[in-house]
Amino acid sequence: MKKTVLIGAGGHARAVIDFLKNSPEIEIVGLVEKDGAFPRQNVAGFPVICADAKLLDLFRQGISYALITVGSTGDNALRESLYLKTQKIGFTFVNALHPSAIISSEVKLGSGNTFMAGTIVGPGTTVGNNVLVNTGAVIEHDCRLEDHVHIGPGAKIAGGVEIKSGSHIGIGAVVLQNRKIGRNALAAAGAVVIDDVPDRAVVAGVPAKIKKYR
Ligand code: JB2
Repeated sequence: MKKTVLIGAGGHARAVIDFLKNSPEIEIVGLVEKDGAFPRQNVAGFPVICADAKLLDLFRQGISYALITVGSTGDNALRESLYLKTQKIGFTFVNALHPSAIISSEVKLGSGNTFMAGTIVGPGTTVGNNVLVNTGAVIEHDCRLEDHVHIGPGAKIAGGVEIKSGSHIGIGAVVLQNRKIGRNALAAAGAVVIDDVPDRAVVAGVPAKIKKYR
């Protein structure tokens, strides 16, 4: 069993524990909170064991696997910084795949990725590291999802779409085939993306228009 700490102890962590607790290869040893927010109560029956400042101690104690379980909506900066900090200490990241996720055998998957219930990923798609594909999202064939991307619940990503590092596709959004979404961009909930989206752009609406840059 891979002794694994979950980094982040909120609502998303609870949703991940709901299926990860039954994994035949991943053992959840506990959760890690932000500095200053520890001690606090258990999450779904699992203990919050320490704050970020003690991650190195945990690693030295032989707990060498981790998963980022901060969800965040809209801004993936925290998910990215926690991943990089944990990686620097030396942790290896597990992939958390809900048993109902349908992931083609022709998908290239990095590490530290989470695929929630009912997600579907088609052949030829490449997924980087620390990517979160939330409940019921569909990623079609030949897509490319870079590190730290978050695809919101029920979002639909058509074939050949490229999504650069750190971007977020909101709940129920749609991205048409072969479009390119830049780095740290945001497609708001329900947006229908018919044009390429530049780096750091926030787009919303049907069809989606650029509202601002961040
Ligand atoms: O620097 C940090 C840090 N900052 C916040 N280090 C660590 N280890 N943890 C951190 N946190 C913790 O993340 C907070 O103290 C809190 O325990 C947790 C965030 O919980 P919250 O329930 O507010 O959000 P979430 O990220 O778990 O879930 C959001 O995103 C999901 C995708 C919610 O919007 C959910 O509804 C959504 N499904």
